[in-house]
Amino acid sequence: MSSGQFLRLEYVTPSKSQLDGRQGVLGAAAFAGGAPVRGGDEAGFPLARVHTPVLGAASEMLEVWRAGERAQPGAHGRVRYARGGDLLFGSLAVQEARLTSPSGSGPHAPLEIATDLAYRDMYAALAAVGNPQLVRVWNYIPDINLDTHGLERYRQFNTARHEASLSSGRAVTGRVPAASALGAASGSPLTIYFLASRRAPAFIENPRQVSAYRYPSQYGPRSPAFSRATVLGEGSEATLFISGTASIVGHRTLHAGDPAAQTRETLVNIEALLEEAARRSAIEALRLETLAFKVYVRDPKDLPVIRAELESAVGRGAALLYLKADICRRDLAVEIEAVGGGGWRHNGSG
Ligand code: 3EB
Repeated sequence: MSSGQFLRLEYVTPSKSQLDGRQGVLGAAAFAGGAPVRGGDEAGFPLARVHTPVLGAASEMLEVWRAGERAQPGAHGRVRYARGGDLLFGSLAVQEARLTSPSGSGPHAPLEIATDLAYRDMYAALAAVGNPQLVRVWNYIPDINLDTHGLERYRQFNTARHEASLSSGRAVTGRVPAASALGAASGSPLTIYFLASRRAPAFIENPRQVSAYRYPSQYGPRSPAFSRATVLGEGSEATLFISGTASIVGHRTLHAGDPAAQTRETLVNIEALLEEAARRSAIEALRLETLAFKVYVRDPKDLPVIRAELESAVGRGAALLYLKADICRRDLAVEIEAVGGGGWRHNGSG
């Protein structure tokens, strides 16, 4: 991104974002529990409405992505998107209740059908507009830990993501985007938003962990197709996207039942990714306290211990957004994603 283009992330309350205007907004995600979030269609940019409660003072928070260039909105299939320079932000939602199972081969469970439709639409949109490189995907899956049709819904999602990616000519190992996959309120739509680029990112794995796309089949019939992190751009302009990261070493969950220890192990994993990203891509070594973090907490009663561990490790510079969400393994109490580098400027310098 030598064109002077930038990408910036901020976590703001809806009122704060109105004050700041819509200048350069590429897209946003609104996080709120309970009733559906108001507005959005009039926003003039793609807005993902994610049905996860905010843990903290505000009942609703926005994750806002801005680009240094005027964003051009568009739509393709179910996808609403905006493009700015090399970058694209897109969002889509699929309501499972409206879907009927087709007969014959292909996906059967409603979530598999929804995931198949969503991923095919996403890839078709990227191909149509010429920003084909998927860099970062956020997936919010209602009732993620529920068993239906003989399989946990997160595993259904993985199966359909894998199959839709293959049939769209996309990788399912190696050159796969950074991602998060979390629960959302029962009955809410499958909600996905993503960042893509004309340029390929660097794909980063964590030396402490088995690549998710190589997980053994005990975690489901199809492995999750995501990289541990991606890096877009170079040097001080580069952005690091750290996938949802948990207390997993090798492929096993550690510290089940101990949310404080899970938080510490997760931070060790994130620090390993910071090192590995600096070693394997054109990004400088980043410090934990310069990142922006989104923290998913399964049980709000664990928030005080998780927050204490995190805030003692990351200091005052970091941005932190806490959400209540189920995590894709039942023995995980916490999962943390992060953004660093040019995409997130701490201490108000962005
Ligand atoms: C893990 O490390 C935790 O399925 O897209 C983290 C990030 C996790 C992304 C995904 C799942 C996903 O396996 C779960």
